Amino acid sequence: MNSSPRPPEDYIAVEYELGAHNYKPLDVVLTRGEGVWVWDVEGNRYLDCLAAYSAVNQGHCHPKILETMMHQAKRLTLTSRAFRNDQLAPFYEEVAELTGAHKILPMNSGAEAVESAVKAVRKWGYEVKGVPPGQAEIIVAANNFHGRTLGIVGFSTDPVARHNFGPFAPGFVVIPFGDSEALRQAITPNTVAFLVEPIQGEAGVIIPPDGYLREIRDICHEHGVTLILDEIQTGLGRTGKLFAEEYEDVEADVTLVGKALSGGFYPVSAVLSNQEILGVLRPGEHGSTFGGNPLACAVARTALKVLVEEGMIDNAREMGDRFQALLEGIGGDAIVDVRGRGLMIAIELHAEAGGARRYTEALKDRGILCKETHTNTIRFAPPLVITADQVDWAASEIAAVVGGIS
Ligand code: IF1
Repeated sequence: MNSSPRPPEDYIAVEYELGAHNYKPLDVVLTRGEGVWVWDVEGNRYLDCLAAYSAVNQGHCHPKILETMMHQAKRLTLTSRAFRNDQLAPFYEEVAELTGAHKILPMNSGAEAVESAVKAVRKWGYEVKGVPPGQAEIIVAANNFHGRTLGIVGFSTDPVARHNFGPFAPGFVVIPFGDSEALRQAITPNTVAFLVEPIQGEAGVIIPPDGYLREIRDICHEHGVTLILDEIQTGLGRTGKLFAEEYEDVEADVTLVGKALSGGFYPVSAVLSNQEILGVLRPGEHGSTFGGNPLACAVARTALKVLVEEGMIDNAREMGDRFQALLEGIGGDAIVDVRGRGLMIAIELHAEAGGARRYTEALKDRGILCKETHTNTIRFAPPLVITADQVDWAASEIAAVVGGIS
C-alpha cells in the first residue's frame, strides 16, 4: 500500500500541478495519526491542534472505531436505501438515546445535513405552519459558516465564499449574531426557522452573550419559528458538553451533527429532530446514495460509544479550562483575546502582530499543527483525548512562539 515515502516537496509539487487550488495548506505532508499525534513523511511528530476542524474529537485512528470499520467493511458497506440494513435501526436507537432526538435523518456531509434541514423546515412551513407556497423565510446570522454548497453560500456573508458563484436562492434573512432582539425584529409570518451556530467557529470562535441561546429559544417558541442549531462543529463534546446548547439548558427543534459523528473515519452527518418537522418528508422526496449506509452507521455507533464511555466530553471541559487558563497567562503584547468553550479555543492577535499565518508556521516548526482563521485569529481544537501534560506542553510552545515573534 504505502510505497516508500517521497520527499515532501514531491507531494506538494504534484498537488500544485494536478489539484484545484481551493486550499492553502501548511506545507506539512502527513502520513500517520494516532490519538493527538500525527507524523509527516519525514518522521516529524506534531500535536494536532485542529483535529480536522473537530471531526477527529476521538483522536486519530481510534482503535475501537477502526475495529468496527474493518469488521463492517468485510460484511456490508452499502445497499442504498432501496433496501434495509441491520445497522440503521441500532444507529437510530443509540442516537435517540444519547441526544433525545425523536426523528433522525442520516446524511453524509455536514453541508448535506444543513441543506436537508433547510428543505425540511421549508416544507414544514408550507404544510404545517401554513406559509404561502414559495414564501418561506429562514433567518441566519452574519458571519455564519454552514458549509460550501451553493444553497449555503447563498446565505453566507463572506464575500470570498460568494464571489462569482451566483445567482443564489432567495428566502434568507441575515441578522447580527448574538443579538436576540434583532431576531425578534426580523421574524415575519413567513419565517419558518432561525439557523445559527451556538458558537461561530469559522468566524473565529465567536461566543454569544450569556443568555443568547435561551433568548432565541424563547423567541422562536413565541413566534412558531423552528430553531435549528448547527452543532456540526460545536457538538459531540467539543465545547465540554455533548452539545453547546446545554450550557443554557436549551433544546433546539432541529440539531445538526456531523464531523466527529464518525470520529474522522467516514463522512456521516444527521438531522436530529421530531415527527412534526421530519414527518413532512415522504418516500421519494429526499435522500442520498450513501445516507444511512451500514458502514456509516456502524462507524458512528462506535464513535459515539467511545466518546461517552471514555469520558472525552468531561475531559474536553477540564482540559479546555486548563488550556485557556494557560493561554490567558501568556504575556507580551501580541494577544488581544483568548476565548473558547471546552476545547474550542481561539487566540486573537493584534493586527500589527503580522497575521496569524506566520504563527501557525512557527508553531508547525515546534511540533504543533493549528489553523488561522481570517487574518489575526488562531484556533486551537485538539482531539478531546488530550492529556494535561500535552496541554501544558502545547501552551508552553505557544507562549514561546507568541511571546517570541516580535
Ligand atoms: C472546509 C471552515 C470549520 C461547519 C459547520 C457545517 C459545516 C461545517 C459549523 C459543513 C464545516 C469545515 C469545512 C472545512 C473546514 C471546516 C471549517 F473553516 F470551513 F469553516 F470547521 F470552521 N457547519 N466546517 O464548521 O460540514 O460539509 O464540511 O462536512 O475545508 O471547507 P461539511
